[in-house]
Amino acid sequence: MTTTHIATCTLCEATCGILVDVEDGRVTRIQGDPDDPFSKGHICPKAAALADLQHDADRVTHPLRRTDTGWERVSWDEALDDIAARIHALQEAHGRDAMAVYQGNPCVHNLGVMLFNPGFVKALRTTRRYSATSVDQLPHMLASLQMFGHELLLPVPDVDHTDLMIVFGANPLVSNGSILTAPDMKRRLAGVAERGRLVVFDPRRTETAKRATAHHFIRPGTDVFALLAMLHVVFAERGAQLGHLADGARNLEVLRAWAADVTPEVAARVTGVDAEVLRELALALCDTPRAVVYGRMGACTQDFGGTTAMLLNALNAVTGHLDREGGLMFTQPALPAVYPPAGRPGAARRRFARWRSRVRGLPEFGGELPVATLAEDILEPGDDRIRGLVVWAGNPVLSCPNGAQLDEAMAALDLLVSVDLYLTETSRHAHYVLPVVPPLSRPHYDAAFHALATRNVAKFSPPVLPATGEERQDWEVATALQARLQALRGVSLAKRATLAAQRALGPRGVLAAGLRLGPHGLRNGRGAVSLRKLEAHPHGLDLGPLHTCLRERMPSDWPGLDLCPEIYTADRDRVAEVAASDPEPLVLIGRRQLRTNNSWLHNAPRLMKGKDRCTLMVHPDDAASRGLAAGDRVRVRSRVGVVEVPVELTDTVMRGVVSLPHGFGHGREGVSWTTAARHPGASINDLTDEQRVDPISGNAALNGTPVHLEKV
Ligand SMILES: Nc1nc2c(c(=O)[nH]1)N[C@H]1C(S)=C(S)[C@@H](COP(=O)(O)OP(=O)(O)OC[C@H]3O[C@@H](n4cnc5c(=O)[nH]c(N)nc54)[C@H](O)[C@@H]3O)O[C@H]1N2
Ligand SMILES: Nc1nc2c(c(=O)[nH]1)N[C@H]1C(S)=C(S)[C@@H](COP(=O)(O)OP(=O)(O)OC[C@H]3O[C@@H](n4cnc5c(=O)[nH]c(N)nc54)[C@H](O)[C@@H]3O)O[C@H]1N2
Ligand code: SF4
Ligand SMILES: [Mo]
Repeated sequence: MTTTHIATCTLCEATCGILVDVEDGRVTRIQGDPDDPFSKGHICPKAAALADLQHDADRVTHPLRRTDTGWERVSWDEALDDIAARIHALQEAHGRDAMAVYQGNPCVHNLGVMLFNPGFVKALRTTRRYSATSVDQLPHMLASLQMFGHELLLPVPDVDHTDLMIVFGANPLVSNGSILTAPDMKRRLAGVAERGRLVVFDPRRTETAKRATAHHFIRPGTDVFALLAMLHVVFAERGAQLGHLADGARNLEVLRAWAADVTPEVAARVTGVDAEVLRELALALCDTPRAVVYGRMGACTQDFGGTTAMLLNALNAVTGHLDREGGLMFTQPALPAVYPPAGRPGAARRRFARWRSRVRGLPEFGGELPVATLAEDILEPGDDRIRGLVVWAGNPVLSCPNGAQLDEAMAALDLLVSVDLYLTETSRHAHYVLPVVPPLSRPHYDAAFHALATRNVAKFSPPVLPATGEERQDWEVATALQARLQALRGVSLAKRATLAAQRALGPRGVLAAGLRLGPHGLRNGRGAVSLRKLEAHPHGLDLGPLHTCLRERMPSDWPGLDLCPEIYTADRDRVAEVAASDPEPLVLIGRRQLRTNNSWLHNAPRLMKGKDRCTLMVHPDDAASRGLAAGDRVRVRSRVGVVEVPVELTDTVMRGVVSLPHGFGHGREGVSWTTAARHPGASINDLTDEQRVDPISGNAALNGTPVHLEKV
């Protein structure tokens, strides 16, 4: 007999509703849920891979311990007791910072991790905390902290109501949107183009660019010039239109002075974008009531990531499109990511650069250090080196810059614990691998992405199927380790009782409490959103479009918008230097593909069908001058490494730019994924350079790596 379960896909930020058919404990079909008020039946090809994950024989299903002769199966109690004891011993012998933690991307797609890992991480008592944030959206968060006063007040483009959308370095048609939760980007972007204009700046003519009203090639790492030039035109020809955000706004003059240096002609020389294009778009932004400038991965994982993210907000603000319909807006999620007080004076100082990384001195942000420094902080000799690491839902060897160095660092640890579903390029080095349940075996409420959605929505999905092995929920693992650490350290009974109470509540209980306290909670009377109500509406609830709310979300002593925070002004000199120098002859950028998900969906057979996708895209002119033809194997060399890949000739990449997808490189010994290992590809992060970071934020500059090509 077939039963159909109403659920949510947790593989990307789009949060699509799905209907999962189950027969005899096996998933037989996954379809889009037409009754989900947000996704309305939309899914992408990845949703079906949830079934592959569920029934994958390559998954780890019981705790594993490394021995001299290989992996040994151990009980949960044995594993957890020994891990806690070894963490405790390491910290007693070498100090708290001997332990470190890396939390990978799937953490933010996992309700239990969102609610319970903060407690576990705090219990590790280390300042050496790393996550995927610093190979991703850190610059956006830093800009929010510096400009609005809270790193989680991330504005989202109001894609359904905008008439002009300008995109810098994002490919939502493939990524399905990032810091832009909006299922079915194809339909929504078509709507923008129909109502008005969709303009894309990208070094590659991407799937999104092909459907845009205009695409402009831009040299990697030069977006600051385009943004400053547009600000230059705005200030010169229209003036700032801050509207309701004018009151208390600071540093407008600093921004104006900086933009005065960068004319569209200067920007044209550096970016490769026509000056007239920048001038016309700047004026169109001023003259279109509902317009937005949106930037993502390509804009923030580059040399100028920090300043680019700041300028994106500033340009929206100055043209009257911040916190306004059709512009860059703020959500009011039912489970608030930002509790008051947001935006209190001085917040920017209290959550940035309070400590620095061990070797290179890069700044802490929001309690974390840039992951580009992780390997050196392990490897560089010294009493204060990192000796133990917990990797939670992450695969830094493939995901973070200089994978070979990370591989070496992982092998040099006294203790590596990996909480994961597989033996990966990273967890193969672990002393313990703790297996967790696959996505369809978890309850889900999107604590992260409802807060980044283009409509206010809320949805709870119970687990579809129980796990069949010994895998546990992530939150159970986190709290079990935390309790053991508490016991070893003799912490107060009150603290232990708090943890015990939270464990008794579990994610459902904590979620229920969070919803009651949220902006759509109890105080809304009969209209309140509660867990009970969500359970009665399993397809999800639509809580309406975004509306102007920044001022009402702020405390009365909010100092107002900072339009050009001080930490960014150091870049004024760097911008001038780049303007005066020659560009690198050949640089490497990444690319996402519809059937991939960072480092970990290459084991789903239905996603891996077809030809080799790990190809290096090269412009025909660049290939000709190097004697390369389509299909040739080429050696790509950077400062840190070399990989061999096949060449794909295409004029969809800009001259002087080559592109390789990320997340491949499964040819390393000892991984458990057999399908992935049959299509190993090469890892772009064996080429990206851990020394290339944005100096303001410490975020990795994954794009724009200088490379050389040699025919094999
Ligand atoms: N060159 C280059 N590098 C990049 C990028 C790029 O564009 N270019 N993108 C970057 C970005 S944006 C990101 S977010 C990072 C992502 O990089 P990571 O943070 O390493 O995340 P994933 O590659 O998604 O790795 C996920 C791991 O978590 C496991 N996993 C999946 N679900 C769960 C779960 O629920 N619980 C647990 N415990 N484990 C789970 C998977 O098996 C897999 O091993 O990569 C970055 N790296
Ligand atoms: N299918 C699929 N979907 C995914 C993921 C996946 O791996 N696969 N990963 C998920 C994750 S973790 C994230 S963070 C999101 C990311 O979502 P997006 O930000 O939409 O993803 P990307 O495809 O990396 O888009 C970055 C674009 O920037 C361009 N670019 C590179 N350098 C520069 C530059 O210097 N300037 C400009 N203007 N452009 C540049 C690249 O060519 C690319 O088109 O996607 C999510 N969705
Ligand atoms: S777009 Fe994202 S959430 Fe929707 S089905 Fe695809 S992977 Fe899942
Ligand atoms: Mo990401």
